[in-house]
Amino acid sequence: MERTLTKNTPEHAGEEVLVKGWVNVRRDHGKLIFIDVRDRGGLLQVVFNPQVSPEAHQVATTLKNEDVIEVVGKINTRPEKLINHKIASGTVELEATALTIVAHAAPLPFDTSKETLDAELPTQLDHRAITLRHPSVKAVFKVQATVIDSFREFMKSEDFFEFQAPCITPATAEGGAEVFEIKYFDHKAYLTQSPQLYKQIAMTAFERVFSVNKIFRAEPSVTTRHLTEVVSLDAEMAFINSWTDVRDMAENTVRHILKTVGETCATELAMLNATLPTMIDKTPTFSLAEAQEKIFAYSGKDVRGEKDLNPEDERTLCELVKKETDSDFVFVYGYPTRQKPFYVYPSVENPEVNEGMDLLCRGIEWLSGGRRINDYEQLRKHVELWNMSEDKVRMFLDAFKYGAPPEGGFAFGAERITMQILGLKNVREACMFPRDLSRIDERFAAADEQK
Ligand code: AMO
Repeated sequence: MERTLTKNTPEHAGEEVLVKGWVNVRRDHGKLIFIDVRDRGGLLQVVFNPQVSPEAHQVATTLKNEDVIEVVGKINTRPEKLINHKIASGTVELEATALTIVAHAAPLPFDTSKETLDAELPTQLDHRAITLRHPSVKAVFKVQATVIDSFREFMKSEDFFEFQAPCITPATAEGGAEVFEIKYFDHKAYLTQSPQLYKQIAMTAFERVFSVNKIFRAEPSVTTRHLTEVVSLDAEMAFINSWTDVRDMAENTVRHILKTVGETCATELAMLNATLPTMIDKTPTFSLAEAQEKIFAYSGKDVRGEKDLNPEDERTLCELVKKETDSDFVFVYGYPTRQKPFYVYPSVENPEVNEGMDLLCRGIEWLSGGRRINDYEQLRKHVELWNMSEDKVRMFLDAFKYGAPPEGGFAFGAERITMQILGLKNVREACMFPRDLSRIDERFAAADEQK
């Protein structure tokens, strides 16, 4: 008999089917044994009645959560009052006539059968192989896969070309100390902080490029928004008239992602009690100086003249913009030129500030980008001013030496955006296998204790 996925069982009411999956939970009611079987399509209730099949019932008395099983039985329609609206197979149940245990599961370290996982995040991550199976955890990654898919979809619809950037690089693009140095044979190299320089090179060949790439940041502190390994969604576009063209493209990209997640992940959003952020027609845009004035007027906290917004300022700005306009999003541009990477375009009117921008949402930065310097001599000057070695960025400089149009781009982390769409408290929840200061799969502290 061919296998039927649990989500398709309502189409087989009255028929005999074969279902394969894991025991999500077992419930005994008198002589009846109920289990929820879980497969890639969802969950299905199975009932073992000793009067229908004493053999199947006998095997069912030994079932434990996470055992892998194959069940044959008849699909019965449930009475109206017993319909479970939360699952795709909620209108039916399977009355088992045969049961085989395909693989036994060892006793679980904690109960995984409840609707929400009953374990602290570090414990959940210590046991990722098990917690990843939980419907609420799988839902997070379904949303993330949709974010990445819809990013690709939108980029292609706007004629962007997908390219693969290297992860091993001779120089750091973003500056700062947050870089992993690696031993590369007899040379020093780095894990890439960003495909920045490569997307700019590729832009000079293809005009519009995007990549879905791993980036690495040696973040020295443990925060709820930083990982050391991130999936970066990057875009770069040629022939812009102004940095606002980049802003508009970024805004439309995010708008498409939100729309697609809303349309295709309704079950997951409901399961996680998530409400999509509101993006109004024109996302409010402020220069850093204007944003600081607004924060001062709203909260009395005087951050005017600071070189950047700190996390508290970001939260205040988002809060006041939400109150004023109902937008959950706000763009901030015009940062001090020397505070940002060497490639960011200084404003012509006032070169002390640049045409770099950030998109904030619900108190956190989602995305960065802006216009880039496309003049070769100006870029060389910046390389020198930023104390970088021209030799290490020769290939990048060549792209501009041999003709490059006005251009810009943006990037955002798939984990950060997933976290924010779903209102998760910690970015680690939005990463299947997070890496940070204290963990590569195992917690360093726990591993050190065992030494
Ligand atoms: P930036 O360094 O701001 O810009 O990074 C862009 C976006 O990547 C995500 N991100 C992170 N997410 C989780 N943990 C981290 N440690 C982390 N670091 C970055 C955030 C952030 O907004 N080259 C520029 C982009 C550009 O100008 O095109 C850059 O890398 O979502």
